[in-house]
Amino acid sequence: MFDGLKDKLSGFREDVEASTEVDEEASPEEGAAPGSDADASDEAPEGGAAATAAEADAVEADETTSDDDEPSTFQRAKAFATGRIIIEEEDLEEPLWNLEMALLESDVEMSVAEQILDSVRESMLGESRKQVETTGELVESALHDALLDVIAVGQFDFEQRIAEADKPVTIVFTGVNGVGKTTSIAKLSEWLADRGYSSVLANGDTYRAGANEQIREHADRLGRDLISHDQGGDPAAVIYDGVEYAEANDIDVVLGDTAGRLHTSDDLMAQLEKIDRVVDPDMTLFVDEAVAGQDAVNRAKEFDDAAAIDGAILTKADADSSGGAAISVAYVTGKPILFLGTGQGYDDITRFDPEALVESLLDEE
Ligand SMILES: Nc1nc2c(ncn2[C@@H]2O[C@H](COP(=O)(O)OP(=O)(O)O)[C@@H](O)[C@H]2O)c(=O)[nH]1
Ligand SMILES: [Mg+2]
Repeated sequence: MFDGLKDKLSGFREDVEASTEVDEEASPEEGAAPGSDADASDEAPEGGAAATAAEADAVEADETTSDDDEPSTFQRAKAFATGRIIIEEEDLEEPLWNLEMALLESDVEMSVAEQILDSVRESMLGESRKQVETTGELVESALHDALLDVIAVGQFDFEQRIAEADKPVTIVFTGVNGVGKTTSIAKLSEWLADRGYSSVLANGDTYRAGANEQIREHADRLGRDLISHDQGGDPAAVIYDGVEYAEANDIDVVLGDTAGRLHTSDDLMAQLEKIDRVVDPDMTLFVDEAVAGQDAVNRAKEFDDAAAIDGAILTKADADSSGGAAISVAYVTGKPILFLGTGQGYDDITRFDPEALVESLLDEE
């Protein structure tokens, strides 16, 4: 998942390591290199081609072994001797620039990328560097903390919230057409059933032809009840009926679908506000697809403005996506990503775990 971003993050680690190593080796080598070059060219005519080739091989072999061991031992020794890692502001300039470009290319929102950069810069140049042994470790922990800070914004325990809320708990799903709202409702209904909660589906998508049939198919397959009205009906009324049905039948959770609103359609956004007013849902979950990147981030903001969201579900995380939406949505809206959709099956939904995501992004392989 999010392989492109993962590669770019490890590029930052390499950049910083390279720029700090060059600095450390620059002074001794600058002095030695011209002298040894001159020696080699003096000796070449006498030793003959074969000897020179052998010497070159030997030098190469030496360099290979020293490349493996020396820099980190050397760095560590130097770090212990001076009590700090040798990272200066100018060492970070280029790597941070590259990191910013990498984040933006991966569809990370601008303000989120800036927050990550500030946080990385601060922890790499700050006091904490004194406790860290190697540049690699320093980069790793700086990136880890910077990413986790933006990704984990607003996290809460969804299951606990369901457990503690008065029943029925009403959850309304918003988002544009085709991102996976209806599928996510079916998946969540199953997720809730696995944890002992009953649910009823209410089809507030009265706009699109075929919407009733589609959600009916899921309801039948899962053995859930479905509340629906004819196409063109009032979505708020359908979900309201769903709540009454749940109250009368002792059902724990109402899962209310809505039409795939274009965030640019004022009329449809007004309907969302009406649902909010009439039904007063316990939770509104915004659904979008991870593959939508920056578009998903922008839509999250706009839907949150129309009908305040409590959290988000990012679908299609199984498809190849940049990771920008997963990193940006929570920071930009202040509301957490709660679930990831990871396929088309009913079981293909997992709780979003910021720490696990950060670890997988920084995992070196
Ligand atoms: N690969 C993948 N496909 C998904 C996922 N979630 C939904 N889909 C597919 O996306 C398409 C649109 O889903 P639907 O629930 O109808 O979207 P809606 O218009 O927002 O209700 C369907 O073909 C779903 O099977 C997911 O997590 N992964
Ligand atoms: Mg739908």
